[in-house]
Amino acid sequence: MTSATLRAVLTIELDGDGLHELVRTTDSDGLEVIDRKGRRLADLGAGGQVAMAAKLLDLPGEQLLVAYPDGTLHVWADASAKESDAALARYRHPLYRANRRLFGTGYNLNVLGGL
Ligand SMILES: [Ca+2]
Repeated sequence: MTSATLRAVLTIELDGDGLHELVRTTDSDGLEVIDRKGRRLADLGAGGQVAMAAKLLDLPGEQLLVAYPDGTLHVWADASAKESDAALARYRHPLYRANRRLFGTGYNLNVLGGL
């Protein structure tokens, strides 16, 4: 029998190419973004908790709002993001738009990532 570490994983579409990236915790309490093949795309530092993962700002792609233990909030975005037709269609989807209006409930982190 082997043991495995349970990690929090969320989906996010940071670069707008229509394929989701993954945000997960690391063994050392870090937060990182990986692509669908497991390649690390970004190190978001230690101790962060994702508060929102969706299209938050008028920038290409989706963004992450991360809260850190010292009380700081960071919005992470891909500066080179470009929105594909698939990404634009996703943002126009009625369920996506409805869930963006419900940010305060917290449950929609996974719902938005699944569209
Ligand atoms: Ca992507």
